Amino acid sequence: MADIKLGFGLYRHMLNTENYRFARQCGATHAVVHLTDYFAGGEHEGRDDQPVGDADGWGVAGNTDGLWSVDYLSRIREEMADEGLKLSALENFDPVLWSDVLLDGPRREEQIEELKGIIRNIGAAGIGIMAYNFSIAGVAARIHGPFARGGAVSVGVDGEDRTPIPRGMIWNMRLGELSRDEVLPEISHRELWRRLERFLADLLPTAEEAGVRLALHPDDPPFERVRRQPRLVYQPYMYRNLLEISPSRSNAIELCLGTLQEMTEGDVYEALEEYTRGGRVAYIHFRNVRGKVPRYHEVFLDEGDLDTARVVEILRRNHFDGFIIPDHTPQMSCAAPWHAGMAYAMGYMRALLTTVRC
Ligand SMILES: [Mn+2]
Repeated sequence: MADIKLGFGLYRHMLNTENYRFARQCGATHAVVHLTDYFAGGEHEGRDDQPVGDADGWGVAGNTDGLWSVDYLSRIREEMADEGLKLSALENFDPVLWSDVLLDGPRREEQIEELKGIIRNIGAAGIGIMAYNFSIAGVAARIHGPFARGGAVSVGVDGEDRTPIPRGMIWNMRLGELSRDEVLPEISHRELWRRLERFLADLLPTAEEAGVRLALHPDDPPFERVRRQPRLVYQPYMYRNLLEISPSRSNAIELCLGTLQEMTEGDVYEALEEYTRGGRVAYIHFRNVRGKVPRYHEVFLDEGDLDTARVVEILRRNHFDGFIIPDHTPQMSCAAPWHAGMAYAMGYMRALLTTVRC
């Protein structure tokens, strides 16, 4: 029966049999993999929690050797399949792969050709979704703290970040040395949309041919600008602009409930109705949050502002048959803070899927 599936996301340094079994034990049947090592060379290297970073960003970009090849992707897919998981999506390009696509720089055409090759590899490896976040500032401006129940450490936002971005940084990661005196020029929202349109015009034909859906994550955190750079989807209705670019099935949404809940306008339930009814949602980040831009905290699934049972009801009513994954969760006080937080979220989601009908 076509129904909502439960998935699980793993970061690059977590790709091993033990974690595949952990995901399966939590009830996941589908898996999402992040191939970009957000933490490399930074304060969070080797840690499992969410990167926050400082004005210099998360970590060093560019460790991509062999990762996006058909061989490597097929191997991961097979290793996961052996543990009962279907590798269904990859999440986020390494910034070195598309820095000049985001910045409209001199290597843009060359990077577009490399991206086309990557999309073909993803399709050839039998993975149906490439999720991306078209952003210059990336996931910046977040803070860490004991924001969830019982003082569980999670991430949040406390006001706008207007620090200019030094040249050498893109998508909150470092491409190399950061410039001491040169910053990225401020551009308009219109210009950023134009860059996205060009990116999709170049890649959608390849994606369609390869059977891959390109799925756009909304801007996290959803400010109008972060570090002086424009955001694309920082209100729920702005996803319409994406869908209007092309009616292709390969032009899809990676819908992040937490990010939509953090937005200041509209209503996350109406947005869910609209976008799942059209069949344009590839998969869903399932998390909860308290507060909205410019101040909010990520919290446990059962203590935030979002009514998660109502969410499942809407998904069922609209026959959403993709998968939902826990996105981030608060860290729990124990020997395995990340795994405990994830197990809690997965159990909660599994119970929602079992009990909520429409
Ligand atoms: Mn998300």
